[in-house]
Parts: sequence; structure tokens; C-alpha cells
Amino acid sequence: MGNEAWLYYNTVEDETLRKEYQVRCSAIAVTGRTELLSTAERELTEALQAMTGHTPEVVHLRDRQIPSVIIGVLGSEDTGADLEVGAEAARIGDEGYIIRSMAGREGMADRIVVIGKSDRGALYGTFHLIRLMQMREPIHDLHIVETPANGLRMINQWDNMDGSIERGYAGKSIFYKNNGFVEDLTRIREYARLLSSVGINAISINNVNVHEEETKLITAVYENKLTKVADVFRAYGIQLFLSINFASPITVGGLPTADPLDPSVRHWWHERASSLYQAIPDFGGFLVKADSEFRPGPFTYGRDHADGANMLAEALAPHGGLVIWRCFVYNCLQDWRDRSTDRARAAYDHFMPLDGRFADNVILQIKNGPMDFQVREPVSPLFGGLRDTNQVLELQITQEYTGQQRHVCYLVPQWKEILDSETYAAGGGATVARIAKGATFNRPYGGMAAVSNIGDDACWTGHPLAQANLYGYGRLAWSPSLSAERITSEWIRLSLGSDPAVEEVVTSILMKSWGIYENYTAPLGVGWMVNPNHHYGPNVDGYEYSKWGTYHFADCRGIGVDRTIETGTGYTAQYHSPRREMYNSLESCPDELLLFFHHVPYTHVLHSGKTVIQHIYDSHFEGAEAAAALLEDWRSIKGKINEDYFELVASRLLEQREHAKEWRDIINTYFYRKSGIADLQNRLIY
Ligand code: GCV
Repeated sequence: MGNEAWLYYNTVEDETLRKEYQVRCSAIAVTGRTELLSTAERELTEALQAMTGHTPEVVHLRDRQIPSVIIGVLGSEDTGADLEVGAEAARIGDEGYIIRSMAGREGMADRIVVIGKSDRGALYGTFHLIRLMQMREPIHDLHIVETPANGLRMINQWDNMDGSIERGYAGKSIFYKNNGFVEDLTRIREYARLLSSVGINAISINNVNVHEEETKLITAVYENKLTKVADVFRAYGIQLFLSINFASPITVGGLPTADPLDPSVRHWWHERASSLYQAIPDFGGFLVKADSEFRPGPFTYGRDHADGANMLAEALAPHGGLVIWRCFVYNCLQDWRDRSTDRARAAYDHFMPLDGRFADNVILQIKNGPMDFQVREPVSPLFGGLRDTNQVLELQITQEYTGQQRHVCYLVPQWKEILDSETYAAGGGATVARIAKGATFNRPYGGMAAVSNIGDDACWTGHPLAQANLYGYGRLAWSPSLSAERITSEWIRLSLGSDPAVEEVVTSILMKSWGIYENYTAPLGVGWMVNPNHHYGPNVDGYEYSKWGTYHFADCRGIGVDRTIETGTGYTAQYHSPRREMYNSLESCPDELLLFFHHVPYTHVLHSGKTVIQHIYDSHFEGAEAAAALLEDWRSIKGKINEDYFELVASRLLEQREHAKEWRDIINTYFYRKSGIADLQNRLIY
């Protein structure tokens, strides 16, 4: 328990059910011999062995006397009459699948058909069937039709080749060590299994901040190793991408420039792309952070992001590759006295004028909020702004600003809010989920990407409960309409077994955790009250007078950033009506984002009826109290789950309890001293 994450297969305790699984899956027949179908067969075999104690026979499709699971691809020659899935076939996309239980007849035994439009779909379907058995669901009457909502379902690793991980909180990299690849790829294979089982189909394996050694990843130096890693992911239907250094033509190419319009630079990228595709014919493409936080980019040459992205796109296009270009671009050398420059505006200001200028195989990757993965931010106005550009939504699974996997902060409810958020870009229904998948503006590419939270830690994610964030991301990337409750229930049953008491307690811990974390950290959407650099722990003025553009502007009279059209930075104008008016007006701005959009006195009365200052005090006392209660809740399931797992989570929750008190006291004390206003309940504030 823990190390296998959600692919935890234990013996089915209920004998009748175990027998049913065993009998109905006595044999496996696979249509055709592709690598992904072999993976599916192997995965199902291993799962059945572990859950039923029996190894299924591998039979030919024509052996119809044995009840079997048939794993296949629609329309493949040898599917024959077995695959009677009829009209449903038309409803599934390229990576979709159908699972159907079929009663035996005319000398034919019962069958479960798992059929994909492609072999990748068949693999996803197989993982679905395994999931059902892990959750102890009946399998005699299955009628499942699934197709992923998003074309691209990507994971971004921020791993460096020295073995460190930028913003990693779960140990060292599973990919690299001592400025090279690891020798043993077992752990990478285990990771590929986990990702594939939730439908991830793409991964970039190095940090978007591409340093010296990593710049060489696109050269012959690492070709062999890279090919091997690509092989591992390919067996699970996952395409490999690399983050690239925009200055590579200079750094590793020996050219005097990286100007995207320079013919020698263009030629260099063409050559690089060709040799990469020679080694890895299904290579995915490049992920690019350019002109952001001191990374090189087209600005150096007086060019814009479209020039830069299109140059790379042209090199990759003949091979079917993609350029994923990040919109996290802002001025990180700001002066806190300058209130007209607003980091929140930056991505929109940079990229909106370029809408429609990007090549077809360029996708812009947009962080969910305009700042940087804070516990609460409005949705980036680029969603709904851009119409003629492919887009993917970028989320952060690694908990940089949400407790660094030392605190439990289950992000699925936050992501649901983001995905369901209405942009008003095209009448009703232009939600972030629909825009990201490319539906609203009919784009050829779209999807979701997220920064991973794993490392070489035995339980993958430092905090075992943080596994739920990785699982939840994968499930939402597959289907953004799944509810947080459903995803939570699945993850718990898959990872911790199906004891209802465990499910109840863990569900409650997970579902409350984001709100609790928000309560004891920075208030009302203002964000950023963390220690600089490592970003762990409270520090109200940690970033206040720095160059990063992340201010709260608290003084003795009030707090918050005026982003209104009339008196502020005008950021609210980047939204469509009626969201623009809602945020712009003090009266209608939701409480939880008030300080993101408005500078108000501490005595300003919220919709809740409380003043801002009293809200700060109350939410921090309540948050710290609720954090302490999480530990008590957890203790109630002692003995019901694996002891090591239990103790590990308990120790993390203990740290969270203590650390939440520190947050409470530092924030409350700061604002009490700043405002001079006493707590109505007269609680202890220093
Ligand atoms: C990879 C934030 C993080 C950086 C990260 C950056 C990004 O600024 O603190 O560590 O760099 O976002 O998303 O590029």
C-alpha cells in the first residue's frame, strides 16, 4: 500500500466475487500483436493474478469455449463477429474504448469485450476493467463507452539532470542522476504504468528551465538514452517531449545567434528535429519557456513569440511534431513603487495581439491563473480571449504554494472550479474545459498539462495523500466533467481498499483540505505571503518589496491590489462581460477574490457580513483548528489500513497542525499590529 499508488492489487476478500472475476476472466484473447496490446494483456494478467490468485490462460480468438476477456482494436482483421459493439463504435474517438459483457450462446462462453478505436484505446479500456475489479464492482453486465475529452493529456516533469527537481517535494528525480540518465529504468516504467492507467498520453521529461547539461538532450550526446526512455513510455501509449533551450543554436550549435528569422538558425533546428525523429519516430515535440524568468527567447532579437514558436514549428511539422509554448511571460524585474505595471496583466498583454499568428502545430500552454499557482486566483483571461490559437490549460500538481506535500491540500476541487469556470467568450457554455479541449473555437489541438509531483520517494509523492492529486489530474484530463466526489472515491478505493469507514474519513479529509489550507494562509485571494525562493511557510512581506511583481500593498489603512478599470491597473478589462463587471465592482466581487481585485480598508464589510480584518482573524483561527482536526480524523482509522502508511500520514498531519498555527499567528499578528484593530473575540494575537 502506498508504493503501488492506485495500482494496488490485493486479493479479493469476498469469495463469490473473487470466483466471479476468476471465472469470467479465465482467459485473455488479444486481437493482433501490437506493443500496446501486449502491454494490455500483461497488465490484465498481473492484475488478475494478484486479485484472484489465478493466472488467466492466453487463448486464440477462435477458442470460444472458455469465458474470456477479448482485448482488441475496432476493425482489425481478426476481430470477426466477436466484437459486436455496433453503433457505439461511431461514438468513440481515436483513443476511446467500449467495454461490454456478453452472455454466452451457441457454444460460445461468456465474454467481456474491451475494444478500442486504436490499441491505445484498448489499453485504456483494459486499465478501466482492472479498476472496476480493484473497486470490487460487478463485471457481468458492463456496458461502458468512453472517449477522452482532451486530445493532449500531458505531464511536465521539472527534473534536472543533476537529479534535483525544481519545486519537487518527493525526493530526487527518477530520470536523472549525476548529470546523466539513471541506468535502471524500472522506476520510470512503473511511472509510465501509473500515468497510462489514468489516460496520460504525453510527457516532457526535463525542466522548462533548461540548464547547460539539459540543453544537450536534443543532441547526439543523449540519443541512445533518450531512445530507451521513449521506448518505455511508448509501451504505455505515452509520447515523449523535451523542454528546449531557445538559445540552443548558440549553446550547443556553435552559431553566433539564435534569431528565429536567421536562415542558419532555422536550418539548425531542422537538422536537430530530423535527427531526433530518426532516433524516435514518434517523438512528441518541444515544450518552451522563452523570455520568462531570465530564459532566452526571441525578444533578444527584436522578434516576438509567434516568430519564435513558428520557427520551431516549421522544423517539427514535417515529422508531425508539436511546439508547446508557455504563456508564463512577465516582467520579473519590477519596482514595488510602480503600481501601473501589473504581473497579472502580462500574459494577456503579450499573447492576445498574437492571436491567429501561430502555426497549426503550435499550442500555447496557459497557467490556470494570471499569477502563479496560488491557492486562489481568478482564471486566466487568455481563456476566452484567444480564439484563433490552440491552447492547453497548465495546472500544477506539485504543491509549490499549497503546502509542498507536507500539508494535505487536495487540488481536484480547485481544478474543477477552474475547468467549470464560464468565460462568456461565446455566449453560454464557453467554459475553460471546453476552450482548453478546443471545442469552443474548433481548434485542431487542445488539452491539459500539469507539473508532476513525483520523485524517487518510496510512495512517489512525499505525502501519500498527494497521490490523489496526480490521480485526480489524470482523471480530469480524461474527463473534466467527472465530479470531485467520484474521483476521490475512486482514488481511495483503489489505493486504500474498500473499507467504508476509511473511505468516509479520507474523503472528508481530502475534500476539506483546500479550504482549510486557504483559510490559514494568505487571505481573500491576495496570495504570495510566503518565504522567498523556497516558498514554504508564512512571510507576509516576503515578496512585498521584491522585483517579482507579487504585492499585497498592505499598510496601516488597508490591503489589496486595485486592478479595476477606473482607478487600478485595468486588469479586469481583460475579461468578457459580465465577469469583467463582476470583478471590477467592489459590490459584486466575490469575497474569496476581493483582495486580488481591490484595495480596501480593513473595516470594509464583506458579503459574509464580516469586516476584512475580522475575516482574517476568524479564518486563521478556524483554519488552524480545522488543520488540527484533520489529524484527529485520521487517527480514527488507525488499524484499518497499513501501519506504515498510517504513521507516515499521521506524521505529516502533525507537522501540518503545528505549521498551521505558525501561519495563523504570523498572519494575525502582522495584521493586528498593522491595523491596530482588535479581534472581536479577543483571542490570543501577539
Ligand atoms: C520552472 C514559478 C516557479 C518556478 C517555475 C516557474 C515556471 O515561478 O517558482 O520554479 O520554473 O514558475 O512555471 O516556469
